[in-house]
Amino acid sequence: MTRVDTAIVRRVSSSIADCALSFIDRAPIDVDAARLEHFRYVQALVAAGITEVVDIEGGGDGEDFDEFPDGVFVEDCALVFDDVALITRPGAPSRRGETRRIAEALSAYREIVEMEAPATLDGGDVLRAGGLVFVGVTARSNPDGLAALARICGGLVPVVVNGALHLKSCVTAIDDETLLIDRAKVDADAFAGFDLVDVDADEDANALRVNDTTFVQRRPKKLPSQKKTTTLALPELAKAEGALTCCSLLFRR
Ligand code: CIR
Repeated sequence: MTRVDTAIVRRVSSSIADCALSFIDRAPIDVDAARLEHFRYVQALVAAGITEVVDIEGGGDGEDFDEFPDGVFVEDCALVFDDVALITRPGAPSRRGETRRIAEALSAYREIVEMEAPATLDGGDVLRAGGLVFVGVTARSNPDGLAALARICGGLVPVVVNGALHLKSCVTAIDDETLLIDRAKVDADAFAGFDLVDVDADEDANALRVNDTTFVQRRPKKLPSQKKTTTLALPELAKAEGALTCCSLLFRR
């Protein structure tokens, strides 16, 4: 896995309670608690080797700080490759405006390519593992979005997702060989060649790899003991249907 040293993040909006929700019921979100969680998340990234953190809201006085309830979930807005950054067109119309500031921030590091209508794609649907790019076919990511991504990355493996927001809600890598997977929601045959570790129905398959650290919100019971993980829980952001991978764009500058 490529080592990463840079993170783009966006602090939690005051309007997060108005977030988009697809598969969970709305519950009250404590904005201060969510911001503290996010602060700890950023600290954890730094502990894992991130040396430059770009918070696109700066001191929290940005012009559209309150405008985007889901802004903290920056992963959905871009895919950063070695030479270009693809700015997505998020599947939820309420989220499309989030990409402008992300593109501005990424333009300091990469050539920018913008996805165009009618394509839609959320970064949460894109799993890069074992030299392959797997992309969820979900309510958020349509065939035009997959085609636009394929033009950039040269080829991809489409994976149908059932009953989850994104592909990475149901499958992520914990190391180069091993994937956590919720087989009830994705077809495991798409991931032949990997060691698959099943999560139980009440467990989370979203792990975040940052250099030598693999973060999980809660360690899956079936994960073999020799697989090392670091716990990093995001209970408030989970009420906005967010998970670990969603809250950063990680790359090597
Ligand atoms: C949404 O529905 O778009 C947000 N409430 C949650 C996005 C989570 N993003 C991700 O998993 N990549």
